Amino acid sequence: MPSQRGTGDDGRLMARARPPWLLVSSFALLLACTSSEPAGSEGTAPASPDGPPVTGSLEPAPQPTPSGEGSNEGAVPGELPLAPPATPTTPAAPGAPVTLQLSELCAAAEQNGWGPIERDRSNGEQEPGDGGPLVLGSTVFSKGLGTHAPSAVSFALGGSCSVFSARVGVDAEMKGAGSVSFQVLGDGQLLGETGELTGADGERALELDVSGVQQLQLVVAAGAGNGSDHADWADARITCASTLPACPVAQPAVPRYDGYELVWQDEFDVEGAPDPANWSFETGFVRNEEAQWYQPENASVRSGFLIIEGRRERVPNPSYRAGSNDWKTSRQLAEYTSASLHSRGKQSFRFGRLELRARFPAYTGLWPAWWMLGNDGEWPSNGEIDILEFYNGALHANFVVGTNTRWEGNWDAVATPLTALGDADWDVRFHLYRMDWDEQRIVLSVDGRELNSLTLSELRNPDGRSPFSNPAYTLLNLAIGGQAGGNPSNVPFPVRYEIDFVRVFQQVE
Ligand SMILES: [Ca+2]
Ligand SMILES: [Ca+2]
Ligand SMILES: [Ca+2]
Repeated sequence: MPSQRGTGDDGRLMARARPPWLLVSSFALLLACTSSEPAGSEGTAPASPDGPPVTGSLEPAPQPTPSGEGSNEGAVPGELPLAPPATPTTPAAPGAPVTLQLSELCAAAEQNGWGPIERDRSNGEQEPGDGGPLVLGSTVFSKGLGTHAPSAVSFALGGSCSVFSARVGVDAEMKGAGSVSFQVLGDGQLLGETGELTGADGERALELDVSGVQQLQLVVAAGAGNGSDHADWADARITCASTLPACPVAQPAVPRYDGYELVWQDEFDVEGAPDPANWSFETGFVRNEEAQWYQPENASVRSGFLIIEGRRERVPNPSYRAGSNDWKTSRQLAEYTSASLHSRGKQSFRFGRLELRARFPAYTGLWPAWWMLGNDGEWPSNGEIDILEFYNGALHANFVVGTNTRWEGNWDAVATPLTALGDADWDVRFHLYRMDWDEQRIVLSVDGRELNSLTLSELRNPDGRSPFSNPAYTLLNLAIGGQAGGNPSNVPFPVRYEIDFVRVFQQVE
């Protein structure tokens, strides 16, 4: 890997491979009974609840704006072209109806096929709060219920509401797997249902009359099996004559580590652009001859996550010069866009325990990373630490210091193939990346498994000093292609690198 490094700049790295998934139109007709049992540990659950015959209204959801080919029109800086923010629950003006998000209301009863029903997150694993953003097709939703078939959740409406609406489907985190059907019942009578939807079917829009309904029940049936049945009731809302009892959405607690205190964190819990107190953006072509054009528009905070979206879209290169030999100016267009955030000049750290919870799809052509660079000096004598870096089917955990040749690094690099991690669905799940760093040593790990470690005295700059004794800032980016990322032409863009939090703990003096 060192030999592949770019020349100049703050050299950068890495990429990986997996066959492209079958892409199917979000609006294919309903498919019947193609239930599968992937997603490893999820067992077969009881068959779906029976329901009365089909009634009620059901219509296809509006076609999402494709973010591939073509222009970037409509993109707002700091906002992904996602679903508009959900209408928040608002206090009722006297006599005026209110629109309420069901994820903010207290359920009268609930059951779920795998762990608890999640609020404003996908089902994820068996623990509460361990899902990702709610995503149907390529649309990210801030609000809704993340369930796993077979599931049922009911709300006491007291006959005061008029309309229920939601956009429903199997969450995109299942990569096309899963098969479910959604049913809405009012006082035990079927008001509407979708029929069976697979993970390849995208979303359906439901809008139903619930006038006079006392008890609203949202049911997801599993079909033949319930593997991968992560079913979202996205932007699920009701319009009522007055507000209903609200329940706060519980957030997973920050862990305590003996002898450490939390000194900085970004939980990404404020919707919109990433917090400018912590993050700046790189723009344009930056390093490693990568294919993407970096722009702030591709990063946004939604529902507790920083989402960096990689897109196939053309952007003109304003620095283009015909006949140029420099890769940054020889390309008339960028074929892809993405985002790169860094905390330089805003947040930097010297020693401690740094943690990141994140997920990315492990496609050939993608090169997501979480890394550190020393505040002072130029690359690589300022010291580079790659905590999370993925390409070419492997996690790469690296330390880089300077040599006597400018822009040439001395590398301590370890690649860990994903196949060595013992989970066929590894990239479906979130993982916890950690750097433990003190005066003597650095240990890089994922989910408690060591990926690489360094004794500082064993890798130094030519002046005999370790750059890893100095403060460093952090970077988060999703690169595409380039010197190590691999050919991205088969990646099913748009793709998302999702980051739940970054935390820094330091030892108590
Ligand atoms: Ca969960
Ligand atoms: Ca199923
Ligand atoms: Ca978060």
